[in-house]
Amino acid sequence: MSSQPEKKRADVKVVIIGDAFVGKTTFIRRYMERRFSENLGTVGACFFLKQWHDYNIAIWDTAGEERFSGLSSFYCRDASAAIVAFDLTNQRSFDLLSERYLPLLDAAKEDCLLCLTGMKLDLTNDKARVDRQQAEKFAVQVNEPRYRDAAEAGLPKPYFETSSLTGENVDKVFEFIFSTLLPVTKDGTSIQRKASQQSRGIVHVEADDDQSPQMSKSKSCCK
Ligand SMILES: Nc1nc2c(ncn2[C@@H]2O[C@H](COP(=O)(O)OP(=O)(O)OP(=O)(O)O)[C@@H](O)[C@H]2O)c(=O)[nH]1
Ligand SMILES: [Mg+2]
Repeated sequence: MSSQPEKKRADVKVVIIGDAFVGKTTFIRRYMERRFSENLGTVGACFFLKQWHDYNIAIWDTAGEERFSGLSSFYCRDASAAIVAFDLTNQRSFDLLSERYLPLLDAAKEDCLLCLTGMKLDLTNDKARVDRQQAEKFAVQVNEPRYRDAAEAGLPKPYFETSSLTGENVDKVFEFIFSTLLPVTKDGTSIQRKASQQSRGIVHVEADDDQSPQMSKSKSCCK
C-alpha cells in the first residue's frame, strides 16, 4: 500500500472575472464561509475547493486590475464555467465586460457556461443601476447559441443579481452553475461520474496548477 496522500482532483473548474472592486472575492467568500468579509484587492489569483455532492469543484478568483490580465487569462484556462461579475451600481463595470474581461475566457472550454452576475444589490436604487433587461439580454447573447432555446422556452436566464452583504441570491448562482454542469440523482449521487470526468477532463488542483507564489494547498488560499 502506498503511503502517499491521495491528491485531490477537481471535476470541473469555475472562474470569476470582472473589473476590480466589483466584489468578486467578497462574493466567493460569502459563499464559502457564509459571512461578509472585508477583503484587500486580489493580487494574482486565489483558489477555493468546494465539494458539491460527490463532485470536487475548483473555484478560481481572479484579480480585476488590468495589470493582472495576463495572469487572469492563465487561470481561466480550461474553465467549464465563468461567473462574469459587475457592480450593479457602476455602469462602467458592466460596459467593460465585453472589451476587457470576456477575452480572458479565450482559453476556457469551448462550451464554457457564462453566468452573468450583478453584485452589490443592497446598494442599488431604481434610478442609478445597470438596467436589468439590458443585462439579461447580454447574458443570453454571450452564451449563444447554447442558451437561445432555453431562453425561448422560458427557462431561467444565466443572470443573477446578488448581495454579498445580505447573502441574497449568492447560493443561487452556484446552484445554477453546478446543477447545469454536474448532474446528480435524487439521492444526491453524481450521474455518470466517470463519463463526465472523461469528457470534461480532470483538473489537477494541487502542485503544478498552483503557480502563483501565494498559492497554498489548503481549501482556500485567500485569507
Ligand atoms: N455593500 C456591499 N459592498 C460590497 C459587496 N460586495 C463587495 N463589497 C465591497 O466592495 C469592495 C470590493 O470588494 P472585493 O471583493 O475586494 O472586490 P474584487 O472584485 O475582488 O476586487 P479585485 O480583487 O481588486 O479584483 C469591498 O470594500 C467590499 O466590502 C456587496 O454585496 N455589498
Ligand atoms: Mg478580489
